[in-house]
Amino acid sequence: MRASTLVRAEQSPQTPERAAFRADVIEGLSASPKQLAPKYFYDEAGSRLFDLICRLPEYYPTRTELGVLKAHAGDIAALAGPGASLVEFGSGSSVKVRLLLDALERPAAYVPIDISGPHMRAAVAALARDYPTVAMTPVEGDFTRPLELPHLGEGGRRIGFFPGSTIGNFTPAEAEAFLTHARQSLGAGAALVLGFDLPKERAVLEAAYDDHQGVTAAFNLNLLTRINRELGADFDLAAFHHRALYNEAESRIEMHLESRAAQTVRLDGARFTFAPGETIHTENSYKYAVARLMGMAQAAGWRQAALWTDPRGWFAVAVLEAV
Ligand code: AVJ
Repeated sequence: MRASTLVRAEQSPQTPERAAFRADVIEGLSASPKQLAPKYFYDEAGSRLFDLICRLPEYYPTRTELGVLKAHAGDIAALAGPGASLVEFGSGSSVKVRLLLDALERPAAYVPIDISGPHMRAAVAALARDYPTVAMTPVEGDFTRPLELPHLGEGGRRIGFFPGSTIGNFTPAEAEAFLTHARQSLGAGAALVLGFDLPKERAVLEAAYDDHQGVTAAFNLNLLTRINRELGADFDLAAFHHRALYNEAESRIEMHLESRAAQTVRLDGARFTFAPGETIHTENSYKYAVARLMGMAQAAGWRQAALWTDPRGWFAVAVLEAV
């Protein structure tokens, strides 16, 4: 048996998700500049690394947003009213939603949507023990594509929850399309609690995405580990370097994996060559000023019901209502 056959035999079975991952990786590595979609960061190791990022001293978004949510959970509950259903886009470890579930009056249902199925199901199992009266209907799926929500019953209001500045992973056009789809799928009378990171000093931003302990570097490089394991590629991890830079003209942090040397990477029959210093662009994290984000929300059929920031003005939480 040849070595390549052995590697192939060790790969897990073909699924539609795996086939889509393979096609996206081949397309992204064939493009110029090379790119990969950030949704693929979140395999089990990536989800764990992301939870570590959220606790880093440099990574201010998570704790800043939690502070805003804590300060205004009562206001959100008043806007939501009794018996509301919560639909969270990209629920991850479902930490932040606890603040809302604690504050809401008799919440009826929680629908977490996440691409990382096992990680989400473990989080929901713990949540179900703590909130036995809330119906939990997890949806394993990619919310960057239009997606059908489970039936939520009548009565309470539907509240979308999209925290963490995950909206910053979209391009502005994609973000507006997402906001339109979210309004359509949540339906008439719905609201959306949206957390987004605000533009700020370069040094603060770049430190948040290039921490001292190297956790963000490990998170970025884990994408190559995943491609090696799931798709049988032969990326040499030591030959790539984590980069994070603030592109001020585009108002976004960019993460890249930079090739340290000229090299060729094999995936199936394909070969991808890298020049020294050439990068794979793995993530954008847009930092939207309030007026810009509200312009996009308005174009997507939402109006602002509330908006709060932390005292430093680093992070914002908006409550939008469907027009
Ligand atoms: C989960 C997309 C909000 O952009 O800040 C953290 C992901 N990437 N550190 C972000 C991330 C590197 C995070 N989001």
